[in-house]
Amino acid sequence: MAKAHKAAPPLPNGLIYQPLFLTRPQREETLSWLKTLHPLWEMRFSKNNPPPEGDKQRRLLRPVYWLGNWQFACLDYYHPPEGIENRCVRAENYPKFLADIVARIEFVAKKRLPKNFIPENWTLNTCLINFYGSELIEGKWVDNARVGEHKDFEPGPVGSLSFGDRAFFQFVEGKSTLGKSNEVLSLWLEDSSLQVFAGDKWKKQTFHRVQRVEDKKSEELGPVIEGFKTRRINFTFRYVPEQHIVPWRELPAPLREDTLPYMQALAANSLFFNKSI
Ligand SMILES: O=C(O)CCC(=O)C(=O)O
Repeated sequence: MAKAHKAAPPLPNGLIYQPLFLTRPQREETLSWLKTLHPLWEMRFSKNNPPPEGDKQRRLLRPVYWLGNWQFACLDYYHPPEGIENRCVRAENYPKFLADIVARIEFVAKKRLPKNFIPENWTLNTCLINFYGSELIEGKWVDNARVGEHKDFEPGPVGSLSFGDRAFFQFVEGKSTLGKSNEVLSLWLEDSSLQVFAGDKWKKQTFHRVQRVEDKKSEELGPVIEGFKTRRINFTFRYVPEQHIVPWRELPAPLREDTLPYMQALAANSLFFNKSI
């Protein structure tokens, strides 16, 4: 007798998970386009934004690329209500095929989420592309495919697309005095899937993190990055109100100084960034 597949239990309010959200041609087109990118390895801090006491300068665990606006780590990311100015630097628009996918994500979110989870003017105009994999450190491949617990502070639903090896994704409650976080909900994010999370429970009351990424497929993903092997790529789409996105030239001088090397690296491969500096 054929084994009956158990249906996955429904997800709580504010969460959507759709495996195989992308068609094969959409997946192939996205993967080909990803190979043309030149992601940046950013440092967390800078000359004018040095590490606070008890913290130290470090490189992010993974290379990243942003679309719509670039939130440089050393500008401390978009963090309303107080951290909204000079955090989001105008970046390249979505290529057409991606804009079409984003329109579908917005449609799904608006259709399936409670109306009050969606702020006025909400549109997924910002995208962070994370490259997860292993880094060559002193001759050894070190698995850095994870991201620690954090919140995405952009208002409204976040949409997330995954490519490559699947990731173990968790929502957790903040660290207790014993330094441990309580798991609230875990799910595997698979290749070509869409995840949406929205509402106070998933955006404000819990943190999220990627605990690990499987190492199964041996598919070569993304562009060649020296000393790095990518095995998962994730897009997180977010909303930043238009009035909080600034052209790079309008940043205050110290912030331009801190981000100029990144802008120059981007400009070397992009007409948009070339014209922006
Ligand atoms: O890779 C993922 O699935 C999550 C990425 C993430 O948490 C983020 O970009 O804020």
